[in-house]
Amino acid sequence: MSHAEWKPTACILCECNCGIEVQLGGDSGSRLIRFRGDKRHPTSQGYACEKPHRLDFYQNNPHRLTQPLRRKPDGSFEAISWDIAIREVAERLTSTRDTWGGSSIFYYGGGGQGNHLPGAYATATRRLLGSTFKSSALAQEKTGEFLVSDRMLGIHTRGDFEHCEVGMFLGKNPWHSHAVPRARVTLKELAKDPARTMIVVDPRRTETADLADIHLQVKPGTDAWLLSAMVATLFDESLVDEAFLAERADGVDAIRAHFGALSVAEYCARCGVPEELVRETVRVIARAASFASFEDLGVQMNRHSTLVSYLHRLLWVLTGNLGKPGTHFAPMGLVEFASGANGKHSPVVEAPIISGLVPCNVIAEEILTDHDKRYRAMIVEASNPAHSLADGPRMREALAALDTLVVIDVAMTETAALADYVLPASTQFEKAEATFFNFEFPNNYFHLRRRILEAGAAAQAPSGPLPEAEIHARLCEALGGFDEDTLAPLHQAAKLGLPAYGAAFMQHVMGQPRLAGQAAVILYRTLGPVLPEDAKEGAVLLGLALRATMRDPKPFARAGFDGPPPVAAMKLFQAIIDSPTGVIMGKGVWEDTQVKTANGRIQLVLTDLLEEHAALNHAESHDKDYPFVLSAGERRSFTANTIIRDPSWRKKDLDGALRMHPDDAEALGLSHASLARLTTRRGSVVVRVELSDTMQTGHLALPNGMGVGFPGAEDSAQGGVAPNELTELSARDPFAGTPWHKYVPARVEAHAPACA
Ligand SMILES: Nc1nc2c(c(=O)[nH]1)N[C@H]1C(S)=C(S)[C@@H](COP(=O)(O)OP(=O)(O)OC[C@H]3O[C@@H](n4cnc5c(=O)[nH]c(N)nc54)[C@H](O)[C@@H]3O)O[C@H]1N2
Ligand SMILES: Nc1nc2c(c(=O)[nH]1)N[C@H]1C(S)=C(S)[C@@H](COP(=O)(O)OP(=O)(O)OC[C@H]3O[C@@H](n4cnc5c(=O)[nH]c(N)nc54)[C@H](O)[C@@H]3O)O[C@H]1N2
Ligand code: SF4
Ligand SMILES: [Mo]
Repeated sequence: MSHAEWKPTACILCECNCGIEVQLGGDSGSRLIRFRGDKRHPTSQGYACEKPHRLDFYQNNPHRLTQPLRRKPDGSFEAISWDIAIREVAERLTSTRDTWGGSSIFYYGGGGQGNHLPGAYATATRRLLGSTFKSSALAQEKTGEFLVSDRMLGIHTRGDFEHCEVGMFLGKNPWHSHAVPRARVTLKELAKDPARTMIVVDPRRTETADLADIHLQVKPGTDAWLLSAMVATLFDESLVDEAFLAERADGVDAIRAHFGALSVAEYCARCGVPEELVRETVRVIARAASFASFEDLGVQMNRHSTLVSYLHRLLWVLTGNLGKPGTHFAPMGLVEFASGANGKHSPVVEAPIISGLVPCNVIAEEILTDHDKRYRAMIVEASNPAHSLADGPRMREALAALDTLVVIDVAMTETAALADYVLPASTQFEKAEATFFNFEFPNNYFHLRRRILEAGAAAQAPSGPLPEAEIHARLCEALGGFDEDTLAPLHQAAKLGLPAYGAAFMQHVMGQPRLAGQAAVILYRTLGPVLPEDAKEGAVLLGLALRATMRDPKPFARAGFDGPPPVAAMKLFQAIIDSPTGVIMGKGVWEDTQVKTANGRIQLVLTDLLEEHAALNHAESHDKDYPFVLSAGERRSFTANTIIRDPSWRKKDLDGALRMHPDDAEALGLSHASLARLTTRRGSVVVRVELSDTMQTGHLALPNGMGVGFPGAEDSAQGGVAPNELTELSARDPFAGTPWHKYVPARVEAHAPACA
């Protein structure tokens, strides 16, 4: 049988979701054997890095879940049918809700790097259960930035790296982590153009730093000092854009007074970057026609992270780099997930909820307590919090303490292993899927990937994996959310075409709050069947398109999806369904980037953050027992969170080595590839050492996504180390609760294996 046909889909290993084409092969035709970038994809345009070539390790994985599982009293799992699984899960969650209230049912996840439809469908289940609290990995990284953006600008922004004269990466290594479309091409273009300047702020001489014109090699965890010195230099050398600020911003004088008084030399000394280099960099930024900057985990998972997000924004706002080509824009999209604090707090710890998300580091505390508002049940979907959240041991204890844990995943993860019920999901190649992480400008895209693969033999059995859309539809039915009679008029209308369906949906569903809450699964049940079979999980997009065009029709209209919102939404939806390689869903213009604070002006003064700034402790405070700073979770060539579990997918760095400077290794009597014991306040592991002069002395780095339970990976020096065996819940930002994974005090010793 020939499988030579190239099938369009997307890579699922990072948030770029590059369009790729895949050839299927192998005995059953279910292996992903050949790959190439898809030139038709509107954003990636044929680009792909080295990782998608190994995607078969995701699809055909020995940890694959093939049927629903229920925990037995003896702790082991037994396979059950879907009917029993759905009925029992619905019963247990209903009983939790009726006894303790829906807010005791916590939802975590909803999508990884490329699969965001589960989160959309889960809304229906959550609404029926009254489950109000939720979180996801975004609350480990972006919520501090969202908080600051919301308060200063009222909008979330991204940088225009394709057109900027000066581009800066702050705690970000896009050579490996991407997040900028066609990252390596964009980086090389920026680097080789003599008229443009690339700046990297990173303690390590990363692959990106190697390309940069300016590398500000900060001491780990000292970005707050560096950025303060940069902001102060702007005032000291009269480099602020006074005209821009007078027209657009409030609070310039207060900021001038605060930073004008600060000693640039002192702050530079504290972060370890020569003052003259800092000043020269600031001049380059201030004199450029345009400056775009991107902050990521190096600062967002570090000390003072929310303060750093604020100082970072001051740097580019004070130089007028907002809302014009090459600077920062407000992306449009189908879904809005970046917002600020909503005044609500988590029920036990009373941590502020930002962007609707409970801070990840308080989840365990909100379970392991006798507080009557504690979470009693949890649904985890497309996420692996037992591995990815701080303090793995404590997180596992919390998950095990729940009355009910339901996990929806494709693989037997560390989290699934603790569940009461495990519901097996179809992989991202066995159903239609999409990402909501689309931030391109001016042309933004949407890509509904079609199913390219029949589920394998086991999966085709009645008890085999199901798409999340189907799982949530069944759960809602079992929860008594709707019945066939409710759906009948919609089934009728669906046969008559999209306009008739849209009208019936508005009339029968959106007018009734209980049904409106379940819109996602009702769309799947009634519109799904008339969509192409390999795209039916895309049904929810009609609802999302409607909401998006109602919010702001202009960018959609510019891309040809015009008319009143229902009409525009139907045009857009049809185009998405019709194109297996992605469509331009909207066209932005720079005028769309409007500040949306209460008075429409940029708010430079955030008093609480200025107070934190004033209280920065200038003394270096190393605990002598833990003289190193460990970055626990660095992106490397073959890491992809825990999406691929088999360590042999990695072509390099099989063990996930601990990187350290040769001088540190020598002082400790360690050599390249020797084993070392790495100890933090939380845990102690054995790791293999890699000597690298890209590191600073005193700084250590471990990769992310390693140490997943895989047959043969019990020896930690083989499958790598799970970084969160080493991190603590209390190491978190005071404003956003984001973890300090990049700043873990640590100690290293030579490892002497016990003799037999
Ligand atoms: N290959 C690969 N790509 C990925 C992923 C993956 O697993 N593998 N994951 C994806 C995901 S989920 C995300 S969120 C992104 C994250 O993308 P990045 O944020 O780029 O990823 P990291 O490598 O974790 O951290 C970036 C840099 O922070 C630096 N750093 C450490 N400490 C400090 C410090 O004190 N100050 C500064 N300024 N920098 C510091 C590190 O040296 C590192 O180079 O990557 C995405 N892309
Ligand atoms: N110490 C430390 N911890 C970190 C980080 C760090 O740098 N250091 N990085 C953090 C960051 S930025 C992130 S984004 C998180 C990531 O951590 P998580 O959000 O927990 O998610 P992933 O590791 O990406 O795992 C995705 C899960 O989805 C499953 N999956 C894949 N496809 C499907 C599907 O189609 N359906 C379903 N239902 N499941 C599917 C996979 O099997 C896997 O279990 O980790 C965070 N944790
Ligand atoms: S950049 Fe990301 S999405 Fe694109 S091919 Fe590489 S890992 Fe996949
Ligand atoms: Mo992430």
